[in-house]
Amino acid sequence: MRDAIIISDIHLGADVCQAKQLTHFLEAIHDGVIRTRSLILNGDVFDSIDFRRLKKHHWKVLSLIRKLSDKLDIVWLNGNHDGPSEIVSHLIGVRVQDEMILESGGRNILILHGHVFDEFLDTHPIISSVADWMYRLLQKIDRSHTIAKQAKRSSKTFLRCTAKIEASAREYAAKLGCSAVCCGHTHHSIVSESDAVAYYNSGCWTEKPCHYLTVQDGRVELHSYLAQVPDGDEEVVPTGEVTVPRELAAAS
Ligand SMILES: [Mn+2]
Repeated sequence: MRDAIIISDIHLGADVCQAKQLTHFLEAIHDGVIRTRSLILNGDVFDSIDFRRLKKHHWKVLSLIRKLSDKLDIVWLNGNHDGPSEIVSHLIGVRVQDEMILESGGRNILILHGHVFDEFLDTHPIISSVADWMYRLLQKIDRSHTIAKQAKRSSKTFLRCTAKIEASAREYAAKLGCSAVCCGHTHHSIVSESDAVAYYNSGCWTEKPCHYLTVQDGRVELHSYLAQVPDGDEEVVPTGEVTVPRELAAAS
């Protein structure tokens, strides 16, 4: 039994949202195939507060989260794309807050979305939204998401931004007496344990494979999830989770 599962950057309402993959994943938690005491939604569950953009499968995710909240503890941490907490909290029936400290195996782990460390977002709002739009367009054109991923990862601005968030998150976690910090926001899954404060990023659910973090006895692990879910409405073929090897996770 895991202490927590952390997922982030689902972006319900966006075309690239992997809602079917997530439905498969949440059903695995609901059915006890993947076991956890709590589920932490680490920001950007919604792409925007325009609920008209939510499709059938996006509503299914929301109703599954609501259903899961009867079985386990669910915390929703605010991201920069999420709407006002009162609405979110009311809609889904879960607790909404800015950050939290999870105690696991005698270790304090800070969890927050990470946009508060993103200065680029504040100083270059127009460039940020154009880049965001181009990235989504690339993802739409290339269904394998390879080009979009490469474009994002080779962008100097993006690399500077992820490094900045990682450094600031570590600094902030140390101040709060935590030995690990888990963020989202960059959509780039990372395991980095080379510092006194370990840094983890849970990636996103807008690119395949999707990623999530597990916390058990103070140990944080990155996993990828790729269910054989067809894009149409055919039968779902069950698959399992894949733990990303540490050496690979650090390099990705
Ligand atoms: Mn974000």
